Amino acid sequence: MSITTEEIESQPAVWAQALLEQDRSVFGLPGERVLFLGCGTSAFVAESLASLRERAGLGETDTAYASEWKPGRHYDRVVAITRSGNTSEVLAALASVDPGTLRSAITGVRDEAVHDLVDNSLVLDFADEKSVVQTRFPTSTLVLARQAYGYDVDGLPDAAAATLAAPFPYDVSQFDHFVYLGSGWTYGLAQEAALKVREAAQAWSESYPLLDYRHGPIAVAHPGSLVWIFGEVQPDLIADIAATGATVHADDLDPLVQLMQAQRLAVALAESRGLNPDTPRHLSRSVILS
Ligand code: F1P
Repeated sequence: MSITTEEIESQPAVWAQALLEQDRSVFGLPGERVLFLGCGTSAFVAESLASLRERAGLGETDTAYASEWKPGRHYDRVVAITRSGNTSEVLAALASVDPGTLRSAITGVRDEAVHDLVDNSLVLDFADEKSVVQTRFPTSTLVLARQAYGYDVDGLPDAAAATLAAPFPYDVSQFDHFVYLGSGWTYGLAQEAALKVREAAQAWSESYPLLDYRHGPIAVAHPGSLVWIFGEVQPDLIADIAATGATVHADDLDPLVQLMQAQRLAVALAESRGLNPDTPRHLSRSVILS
């Protein structure tokens, strides 16, 4: 079994452990203006967190790729999400935050450069990973954030375990194109799902905001496409996608369990193509620029 699979399958236990964390301040105190930053997977987690927090009415919340962000707007708190704690663009962004702004980190490690640049941090070291491809660290961050923002996630570890106990519902080798659609906080999940497929399986994958899919991207849908929808979807959109010959997948699982299914798909697809998901092409645990 690959390390990536072991880490995917550890999620029910790791999520349960995440929910025991007591200090939630890194997710922003009520009323604060907050910015979440990250790169790659962590940028998509940042997007989802920002959407969840604003929708919970806890305060204005922005999100940015660390590599694109420039100081200019006022924030009470800037939060960096970085599993490795040493991604160059994240460190550079934190170093340019206006003095007087609280700086926080959500990370998987204790002794890394990010700790020198922040006022407080949440260390989810039990969710850290050996695999380059991130799976349980981002989902654990999201489980905990949802609880911190007042959403009911108590049943999630059991829901994940029940889904893992069932075989994956598709023979993924029948498809050559994977599309993930989401809305609100699940758009970040859709982007992360599509990234997993590219990273682990070197396959053609895309992600879009749910209703934007009809605005152009649907042109490449075909019988080899699997279009996977996070969260709720209107029947007319399903019908429009199905008319292309694509397979449309929608279900009632929690969106984080759906992301776990995308992780399983990425591994199954990699293995069906003779690839090892533990050794993704051209990738390393973090990007450290000289
Ligand atoms: C972010 C990241 C990963 C990606 C790759 C390079 O790392 O972009 O999402 O899979 O390994 O680094 P981090 O800042 O969260 O450690």
